[in-house]
Amino acid sequence: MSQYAISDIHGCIATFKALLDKIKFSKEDELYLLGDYIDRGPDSKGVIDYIWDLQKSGYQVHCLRGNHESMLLQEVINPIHYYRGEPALLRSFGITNSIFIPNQYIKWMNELHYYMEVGNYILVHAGLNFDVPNPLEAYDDMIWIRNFHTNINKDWLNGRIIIHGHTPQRFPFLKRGHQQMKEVGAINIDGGCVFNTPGLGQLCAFELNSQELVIQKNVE
Ligand SMILES: [Mn+2]
Repeated sequence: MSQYAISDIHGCIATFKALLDKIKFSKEDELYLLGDYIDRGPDSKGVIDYIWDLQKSGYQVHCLRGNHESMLLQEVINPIHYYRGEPALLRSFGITNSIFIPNQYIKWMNELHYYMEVGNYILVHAGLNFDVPNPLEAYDDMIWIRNFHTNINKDWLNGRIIIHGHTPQRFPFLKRGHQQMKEVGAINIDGGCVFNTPGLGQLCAFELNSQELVIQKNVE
């Protein structure tokens, strides 16, 4: 039985499927998705549909909230400003305004949790804010924070490791961060899957027991 974390799929359905093939994801395994399923890439709707298909077929897939899901919820639930939505997201649903997204998708996003503890790990989209008394109550920071690695309270963490995404990092930094995760107390697994710039364009699966990082190049 393996336990994998993947983050920041951003509509890259073919790359997501290729990575699941590569890790030979099975019904014995568990998959933790750290948010940002939507926007930028070719098929936001397809990614969510595929997650639901996996769950209905008996695969163990657990989903957390990213800032892109949170932004969409704010647009749809509280449409104070005229807003059409992110173009790639709208195309994937075949609509012209995010208010037309079927309610089941909105309901699903609205029910996503901000973090999860699995064994010795804290799973979260962006990271934790250690400038507040209890980092596990700073929900907005969990989906938005950047550059928190130098501010981690190792006593509070007590040997645990934070697994997160949100900030795309080029391959050399991805590898170095992976090597240093125990000293740092955190690992960023966002390889910038949806970005077509040198060093980015990779989707990563981190296995929680072996601590192996499996990398899939973008195949969209
Ligand atoms: Mn993000």
